[in-house]
Amino acid sequence: MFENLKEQPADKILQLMQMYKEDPRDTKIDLGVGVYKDASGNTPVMRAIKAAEKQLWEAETTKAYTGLAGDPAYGDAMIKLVLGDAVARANVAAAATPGGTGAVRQGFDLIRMANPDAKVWVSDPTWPNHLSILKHMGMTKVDYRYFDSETRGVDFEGMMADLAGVAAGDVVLVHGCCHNPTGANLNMAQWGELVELLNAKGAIPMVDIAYQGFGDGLEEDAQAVRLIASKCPEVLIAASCSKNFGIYRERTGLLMTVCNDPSRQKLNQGTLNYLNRQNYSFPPDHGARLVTMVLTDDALRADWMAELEEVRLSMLGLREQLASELQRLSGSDRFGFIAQHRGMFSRLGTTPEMVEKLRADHGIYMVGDSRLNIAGLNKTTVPILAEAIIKVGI
Ligand code: PLP
Ligand code: TYF
Repeated sequence: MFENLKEQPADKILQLMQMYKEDPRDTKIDLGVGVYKDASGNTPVMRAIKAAEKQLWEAETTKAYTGLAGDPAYGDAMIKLVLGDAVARANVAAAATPGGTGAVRQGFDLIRMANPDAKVWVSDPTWPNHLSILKHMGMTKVDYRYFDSETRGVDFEGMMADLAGVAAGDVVLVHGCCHNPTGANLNMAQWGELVELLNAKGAIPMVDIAYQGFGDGLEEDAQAVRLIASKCPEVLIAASCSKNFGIYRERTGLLMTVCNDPSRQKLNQGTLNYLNRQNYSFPPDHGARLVTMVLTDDALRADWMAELEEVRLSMLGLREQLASELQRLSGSDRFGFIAQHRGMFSRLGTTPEMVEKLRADHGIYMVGDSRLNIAGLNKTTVPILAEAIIKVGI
């Protein structure tokens, strides 16, 4: 049997991580994988998470199974965090998943169950795992234009023109905020237009939100998903706690369905439970429990929000520093987009050859599509990167 297995394509982002590790240069700079790093290059455990872990260690009396959808308190807390008051709780079904990736995977599984013919429309480009999971599941994906390689903003006209081709029942996958890999995002007026188009066509939005709090703020970053949830009859939402709670390896995510007909909630919830059972039975609990504790305790929540805001502002500061450094060195505004982008990433919009040159000549590691992780920089390395960008001729 095993002889039938074939070599599968590697994850390019994880491959890059390995290359970086093996590079002996002590001047190397890692702008690859999407993990937050502070000024000294550490990915800290957030203060509130550490405090919650201590409390949990003292108070936890059992590690018996939770439920198929995870602890209901986690679902409630996360629904509130992501959706606020945009929809009634009775219209939402939710299940904890192993990370946001698990939520994406379970969401696709639900789509396939409900409508095996559904096409899933994805932004070009999107997070590579969206594509590989869809392919693995044998689902049909269609690209829609997203990135304007001239302005490095959203090609909104192209996007709407492509999405005019969606059929009723198709699913349109969008990034709720902080688009990965480009950093370019729709404004609220554009989200409004998109919602109208999807509703007119009878297409179903699926929102992947993995960076709430990394863009314009915790509430601001949820505006699009809340608009979609309040205006569209059926919505899927895959949320991740990996970044905004800094609990990457705990594997903490949530898949939600929102339906404007509350009589469907029970069936949706049952389906989410069923899908968890088929894939892994009970979802991981530790990270979810920490998130619940942080979100439901006033002091922990306030401290978490303060630290998340520090993280967000540090990335914004680095964006501004890099954009102005590049403006100074290039004598032009052509890198202004870096300060406009939001979240961890910006796509420079240069060639793989230039990206390779940055790596080979300067020890600067970014993903081949010219995505850089802003959080991999600090005040000292920003000028080094800016000089290298100009030197290689980007
Ligand atoms: N979706 C997007 C767009 C992401 O960038 C990520 C990665 O951080 C995820 C989902 C899910 O991440 P995780 O499975 O680590 O929660
Ligand atoms: O895009 C990123 O870098 C993050 C982290 O298979 C990540 O989303 C990278 C690769 C992967 C899972 C997560």
